Amino acid sequence: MYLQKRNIVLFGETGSGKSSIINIIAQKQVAKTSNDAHGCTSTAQRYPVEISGQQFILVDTAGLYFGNADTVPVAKAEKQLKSLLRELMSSRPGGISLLVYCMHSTISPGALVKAYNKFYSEICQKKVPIVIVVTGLEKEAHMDSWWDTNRDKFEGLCLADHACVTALWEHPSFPDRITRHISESGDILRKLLLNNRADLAVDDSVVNKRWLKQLGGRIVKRR
Ligand SMILES: Nc1nc2c(ncn2[C@@H]2O[C@H](COP(=O)(O)OP(=O)(O)OP(=O)(O)O)[C@@H](O)[C@H]2O)c(=O)[nH]1
Ligand SMILES: [Mg+2]
Repeated sequence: MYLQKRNIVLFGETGSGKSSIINIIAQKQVAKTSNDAHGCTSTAQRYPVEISGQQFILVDTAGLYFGNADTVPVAKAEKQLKSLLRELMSSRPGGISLLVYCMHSTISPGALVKAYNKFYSEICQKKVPIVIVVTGLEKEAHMDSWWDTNRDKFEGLCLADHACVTALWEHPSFPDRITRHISESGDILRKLLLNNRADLAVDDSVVNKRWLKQLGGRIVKRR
């Protein structure tokens, strides 16, 4: 018997916090982060993580920056992301369980709309759920209030869910409120993945269905 690890792809603009989010979810600094304007993650990297006993592969990707779309690294990042998504979409068993679009709270959501059209609608043909993670909210009294103020900017997009977080790594010099937000963010992000990942991907020819029922998972037949 085996259960397929779910692929979760994180994408978004350079410096939006994709690699930091992976570290927060994994509770370990596995992915390299930096505020280098030219981008830190240059090729897709896969990080296996376990959340509540479930196995995931978090796929970190090179940053996109639509504001300067003619530059070579951006074209390269887009091309890489397209072929990664196509490859994962057609892998059987496997596929993509969830797309996570990451954006910084101070950046206009214009890039999200472009990324949504290009990668979610065109490449993934809206077959994979997409959620949005907004970073940089450590100074807010209530991180989720960002969404209440900005939700109208996302009208018309078919988002499965959202999370408002800080992806800062903890440091002893941080005040208590920020430390609390960092810890909350880990819980929020792990719940976001568990609640929104596509149905359990299994090879049902070898899985004991009674056992699956106990797990509460639903069976999706992969062709
Ligand atoms: N203040 C603050 N800084 C953050 C947050 N998330 C990430 N950072 C910082 O922003 C910088 C960029 O973060 P990364 O995680 O490397 O961003 P990325 O999206 O992976 O960037 P690329 O790999 O270049 O595309 C790092 O210095 C992080 O420490 C956040 O929520 N708040
Ligand atoms: Mg990165």
